[in-house]
Amino acid sequence: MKHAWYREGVVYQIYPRSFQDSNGDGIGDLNGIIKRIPYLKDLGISIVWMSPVYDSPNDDNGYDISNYQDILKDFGTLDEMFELIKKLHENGIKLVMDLVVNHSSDEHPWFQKSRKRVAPYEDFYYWKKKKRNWTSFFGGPAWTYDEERKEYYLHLFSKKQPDLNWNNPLVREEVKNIMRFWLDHGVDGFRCDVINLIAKADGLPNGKPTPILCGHEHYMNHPKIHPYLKELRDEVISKYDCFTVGETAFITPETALSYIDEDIRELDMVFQFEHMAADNYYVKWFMKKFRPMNLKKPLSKWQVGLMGRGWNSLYLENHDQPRSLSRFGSLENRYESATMLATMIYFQQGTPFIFQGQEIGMSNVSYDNLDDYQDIETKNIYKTGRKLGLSHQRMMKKIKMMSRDNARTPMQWDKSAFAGFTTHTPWLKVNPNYQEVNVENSLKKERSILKYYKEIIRLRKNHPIIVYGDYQDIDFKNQTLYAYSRSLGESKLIVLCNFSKGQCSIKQMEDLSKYECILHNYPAYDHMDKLLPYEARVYLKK
Ligand code: ISL
Ligand code: CA
Repeated sequence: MKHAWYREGVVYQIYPRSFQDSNGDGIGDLNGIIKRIPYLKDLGISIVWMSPVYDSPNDDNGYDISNYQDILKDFGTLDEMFELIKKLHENGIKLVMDLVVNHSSDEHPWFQKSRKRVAPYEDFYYWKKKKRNWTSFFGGPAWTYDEERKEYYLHLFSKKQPDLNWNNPLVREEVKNIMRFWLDHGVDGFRCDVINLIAKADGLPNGKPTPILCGHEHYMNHPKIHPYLKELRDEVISKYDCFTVGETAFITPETALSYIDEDIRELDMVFQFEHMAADNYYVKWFMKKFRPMNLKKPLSKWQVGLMGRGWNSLYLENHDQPRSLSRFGSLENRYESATMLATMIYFQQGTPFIFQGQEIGMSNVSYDNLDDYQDIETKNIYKTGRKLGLSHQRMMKKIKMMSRDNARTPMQWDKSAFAGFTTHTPWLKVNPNYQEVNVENSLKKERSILKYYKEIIRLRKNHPIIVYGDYQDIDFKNQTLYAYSRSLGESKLIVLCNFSKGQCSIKQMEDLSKYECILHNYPAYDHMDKLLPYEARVYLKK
């Protein structure tokens, strides 16, 4: 694969509301991020992706934007944003912003004018006299009646997130202007929110009746999307040294390649979600027991499926997903399982994405009380579940395991009150484990998850094989061991990960005497025939 900085770099995702408060109002902000740049630099990451900080009524924590060229007051000012870009760059860190353009906020002036039919905004959104049967990602109908316009409008997410009409060339011009505005101010790329949903079938027909996401066949990866993305690429992205990563749920490697193939490059990479179904039936509220094979199968499929043609993104967490340690690891083996998971994912081919707090082993908060959750998805799904007749207990069980707020609790910096995140009550309660699980502690300890992450990032910088090597499974059928190799020219790397609480034999493996162990998560590794609980090792051919 061609060399590129965004392939070699490591991305750190910041959820600004929960990263660092600088003025004691309990909400993270831009100055807080500036204050923590030394931490990011020390960690060794080279790119920050920041979840939205634009002006917003916060119905969906900033994913409902009312002004794309201004900053939400809670977070700071435009000048502070420019200062953040400058300071990051001075420290050799690039910045990727969230581009949320499938929908805007209903409080955006475009929508306000559209509902009044003010020219030229009449057709900025999808309006219909007759309601469609589509359902929203957050539960409930996706079409809502607007009293003012006396028509229904489409919202695939909350009713305060009306979908923009991409058929309208004026809408596309506005999107390009937004992109240029930020790129001209030095931003280095975009994470494109739900980008594979932006094109909708002509006439917006009713969907085939299904209990979940009714209507999806009319907008998921709809063929009309390709000219839209090409237009953005040709007129904007190609003119800058930047990259895009599309958030694309419900996608296969084949569909992904229709966006990211080296010869197409409508997007530079995508976030796929197949491995996020390792403990559920593709809809996270329908949970099933986690099995290592359920991670291994999709991850391996994506490695093989894109090889030589497209570039992967490597992630286990983001602001929408519960904590990986709670889902796929073990809280009793916190250090071993968190470092094993990091080894498993970040030695594959692709660009690593680390979600804030993952590097210190933050885990699910699982509040008992519904009132402690703030997330709109959590609140809506509770209502939907109860309407369908599920008990309070049953819904709380699902929410404790799957709520997005599990990822959104404040970053745990130290053991002082509110974990050093704020001096005041934070907007979302801190995870009670912060006395033990925090950055300060991780830096003091001789062995910590944080130090292990730093080591992975350092190794990646020194060994091109970790970035560009080809991927191959080893002993694929093994139910507890995830083993694979990477190869680049003459060099070869072997990654061994034990997903079980017990030991796991590696007798059948290659002759490892020709290899040097460059990373391992146990103090000693002289037991050459087996791996201990959640043990991980990385070998490089001498
Ligand atoms: O969060 C999810 C499941 O819990 C997903 O269905 C999620 O809604 C979907 O991946 C889209 O996510 C993105 O767009 C949403 C926003 O709420 C998410 O935070 C964002 O990542 C609407 O903008
Ligand atoms: Ca603040």
